[in-house]
Amino acid sequence: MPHANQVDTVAAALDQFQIELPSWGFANTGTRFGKFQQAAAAITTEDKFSDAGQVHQFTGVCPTVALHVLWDLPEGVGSVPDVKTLAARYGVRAGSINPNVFQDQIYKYGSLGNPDPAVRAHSLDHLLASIEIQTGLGSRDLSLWFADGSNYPGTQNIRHRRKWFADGLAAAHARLNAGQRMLVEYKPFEPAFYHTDIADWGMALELARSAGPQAKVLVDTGHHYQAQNIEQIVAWLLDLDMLGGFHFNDRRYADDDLTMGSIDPYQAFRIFHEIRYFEWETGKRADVAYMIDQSHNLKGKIEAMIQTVVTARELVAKAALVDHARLARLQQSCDLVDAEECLKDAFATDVRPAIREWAASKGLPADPMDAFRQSGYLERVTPLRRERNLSSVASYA
Ligand code: RM4
Ligand code: MN
Ligand code: MN
Repeated sequence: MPHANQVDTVAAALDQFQIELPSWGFANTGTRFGKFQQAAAAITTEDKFSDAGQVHQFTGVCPTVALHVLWDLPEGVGSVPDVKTLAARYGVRAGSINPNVFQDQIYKYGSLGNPDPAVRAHSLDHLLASIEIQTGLGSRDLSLWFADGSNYPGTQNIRHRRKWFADGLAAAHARLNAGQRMLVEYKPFEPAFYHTDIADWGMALELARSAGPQAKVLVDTGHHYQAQNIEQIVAWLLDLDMLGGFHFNDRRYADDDLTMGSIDPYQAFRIFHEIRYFEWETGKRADVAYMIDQSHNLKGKIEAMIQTVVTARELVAKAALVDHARLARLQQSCDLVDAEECLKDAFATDVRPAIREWAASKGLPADPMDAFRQSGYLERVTPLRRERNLSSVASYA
């Protein structure tokens, strides 16, 4: 039995916690070597909303779905009414809007960083159309990831491209309404293998700052070099009031998009800890959007997503158990072993009983995975999707 204090702390942390589901995480995805089809994978935007609704129903912390404009809103702004209908039908709202300026042939040499002014203008138009979608759906965040870069030394002017990015982002920022934000995501490599225009958090920070006050940095946990200290980046961005949100996933090698916490749960815990510690110290709420960005190529999509959300709830609960006052004292007096153990104690705590109590108090199932399996949803949708999945050779998602 967890003690009463622990149950209250965990409940308060989970009451505040929400994590956004990626629409593309329910569709068939793959690697550059190919895509293995799953009969139950989502094909249409409606399937994706329906699947996301399941994850929210059983976990209680996923009220929104991130949408990729090209994949989920085929008519652009014209698809907004359809998406609203789906949101109402399946009980999950549209979340962040992700423009797509990387898939079409026109983006072969880049989007906002393309040497051709006509392509840069075309890219900006797509961003502006995405802002219209954002407004139409009442979404707070425009989430920007660019594939721009180059594959060989000497083939592109890095400084010119930086400037074009700064101009394009500022032009898009000028069209944001009050209350809307623009999140700038960075990634060191892939698909570009020599230079990527927004390669790290410093570049994203600089571009966000020059774009305007509603632009913040988005940290995708898979978008770093192996040894990088991600929680330090998080602590800095919090301190600078420039942390906009996260794309959570786990990795062993590169941008693997594996299930959160599957390889290194302590890493994700340390990130949540920095956020909680900041909140405790400043008395401010960290205004960050928690989002999942994963690609379950082999696991069942909905089950993998439930597994992720259950893990996220546990890691948030563990981070909430850190004794901040004690930690601050130990840091100040440089009691290194005790300070480190203070963190590790919280990480080692089994928070599952406290989470079950919280879930019961919300009318949520004690075991979301089991509840989902008992529901018969997969058995119901699989035959309806099998044929369509076999015949669809879709884009990435
Ligand atoms: C990128 C990046 C973006 C995501 C695309 C599909 O690697 O993580 O956030 O939208 O993949
Ligand atoms: Mn991402
Ligand atoms: Mn990625």
